[in-house]
Amino acid sequence: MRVDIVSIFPEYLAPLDLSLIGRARANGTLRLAVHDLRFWTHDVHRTVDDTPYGGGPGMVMRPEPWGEALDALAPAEVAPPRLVVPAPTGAPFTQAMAHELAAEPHLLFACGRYEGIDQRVLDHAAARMPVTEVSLGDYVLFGGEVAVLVILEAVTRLLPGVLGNAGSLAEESHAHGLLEAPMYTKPATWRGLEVPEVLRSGDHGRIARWRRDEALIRTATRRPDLLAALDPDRLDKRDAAA
Ligand code: 6GU
Repeated sequence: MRVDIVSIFPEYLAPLDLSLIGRARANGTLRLAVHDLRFWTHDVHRTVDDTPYGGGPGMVMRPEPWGEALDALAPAEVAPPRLVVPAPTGAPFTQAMAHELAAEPHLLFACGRYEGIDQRVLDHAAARMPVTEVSLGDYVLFGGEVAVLVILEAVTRLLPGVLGNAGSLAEESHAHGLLEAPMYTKPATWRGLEVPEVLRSGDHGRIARWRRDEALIRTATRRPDLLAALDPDRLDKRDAAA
């Protein structure tokens, strides 16, 4: 997968050199480039923002540098990328959206700062490429950079070959619309606390049933919204008892 990120703070994205994302870059699974928006400014102050039309506090990112950046990174002659714009006004980012983005050959992230990017940039881009505004949740960040780190981490781990054990994707929280059951490792007793007996029983049927029940209980208490959204066909008869 190819990924381009445009930001006025490219240093914010330095963690993308580390750990599993860094390895995916090193082995070619992820072809990632970070670009400084100010490269596409032409005045001595390398201005990227201005006051909002209609008044109000804060500043808005001017359209000209963004227009040039998108022209350069999504030229008309080649297949367009999907433009992803992190913003608190976007659609909620979910595991399902992570899967959708992981299937794209080319993602282009536009990191806004201040009160956001002039709307015409997104309207103009939308005529040439799919544009997705994404929000991490109902709170406000300074800008899109940290959101891109989150989104790319969720997406990269879904790319083939990035996770050592593909089974961990099938089992994890949100994979079945439920939160995952609690996990334990050795020792069997620690500070007087025991690992649940069922997990040491070797009875795979009982273990699967226990994990399913714990996942349902956790989801019901912590995320009733997820349980309510679950397709009833994905509940079995024995779930009702839990
Ligand atoms: Cl994706 N960006 C910004 N700037 N703020 C946010 C957000 C994104 N998600 C929640 N708040």
